[in-house]
Amino acid sequence: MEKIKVAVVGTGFIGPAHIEALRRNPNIEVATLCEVNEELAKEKAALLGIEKAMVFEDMLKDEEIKVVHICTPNFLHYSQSKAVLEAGKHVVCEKPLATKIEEAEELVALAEKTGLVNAVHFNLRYYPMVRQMKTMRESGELGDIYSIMGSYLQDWLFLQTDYNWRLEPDKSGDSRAIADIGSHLLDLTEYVTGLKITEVMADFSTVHKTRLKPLKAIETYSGKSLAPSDYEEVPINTEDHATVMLRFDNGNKGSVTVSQVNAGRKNRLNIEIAGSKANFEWCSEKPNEMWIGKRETANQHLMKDPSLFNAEAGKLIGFPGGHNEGFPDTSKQMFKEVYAAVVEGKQPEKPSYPTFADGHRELLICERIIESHKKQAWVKI
Ligand code: SOE
Repeated sequence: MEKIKVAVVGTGFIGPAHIEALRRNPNIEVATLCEVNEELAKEKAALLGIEKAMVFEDMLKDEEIKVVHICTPNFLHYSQSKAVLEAGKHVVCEKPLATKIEEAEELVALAEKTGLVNAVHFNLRYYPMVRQMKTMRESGELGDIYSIMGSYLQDWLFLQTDYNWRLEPDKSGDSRAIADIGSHLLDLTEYVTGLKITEVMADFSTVHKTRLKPLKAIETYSGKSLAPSDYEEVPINTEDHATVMLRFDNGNKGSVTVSQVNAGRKNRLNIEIAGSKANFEWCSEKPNEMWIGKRETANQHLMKDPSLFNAEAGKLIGFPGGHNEGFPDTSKQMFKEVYAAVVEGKQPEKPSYPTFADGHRELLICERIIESHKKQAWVKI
């Protein structure tokens, strides 16, 4: 079988996750690794068992590379996605798609013009239970949606000494917690419910007004501690915590809370969707199960089991019931869908995977949330 040759750009936390997930799809070869310089690219490629290593600009000239995965810090997503599309290659970009709305708009238009496959790694959509919730809502099992409550809590930035490029607006953009993990929650909210957010009222807090920046690099989630002489104290002006009230296009309301300083919550997205027929609750730290609340009968506890799932959701199940699937499996399942389009050579009319248009949508919501916080007022999307 001729394999599709892929390049991955960036090897922080998520780049290796993309590489592992790509390698679990039989028709894909991760042929090239790109990093900020050739030396680092070669070092990382050797560690990850990838044959070719080079800087981004050199990879673009390689005709054999058909798809590029952009796993670099947020501020590079726009320029690199644009260059990849202009080089005639398909692109999978990490969220957020860009740090400015106009950049995202330009990428959506360019992707549309080229017809190339374009996707944003909203991988949390690919937990089988998330698609099961979506298909159950589509078949009417939830009824009319009364309210939505969501949270996305982490603690990897809990300490004043926890530091990462995401804390630096020139690399991450003007928002951090909302742009970084709120993006997943907001995308998943609209994806599962089918509703559109029409207005937001946001309030941010920066718990650590200064942080101790290490004078040498450490990776996301590494949790490594350094000696006091290894730090410099820097001001922080992006949010550790955000509370956002939401209004939806069905006239009902909701709220989300996003925090990266909640001790003990490692990477916990929780959503509860109250409907006229039932209430759905799902938590990413227990992704193979879902709670279904009822008024007139006993509540239900659905476990991931292909025999109990709708056909569309069942496609995302790779192992029998009871054999838990988790975070790494989401990217494998997403790439299976994306690469079916790559095989066809073009973006489908109605992609089942999250596209640049979804990335733009999420960025628009994020920008309005930032605007609302600054104005301390409701802002329309
Ligand atoms: C850090 O908050 C992070 O790695 C995010 O950037 C990812 O999108 C999320 O899936 C896990 O946490």
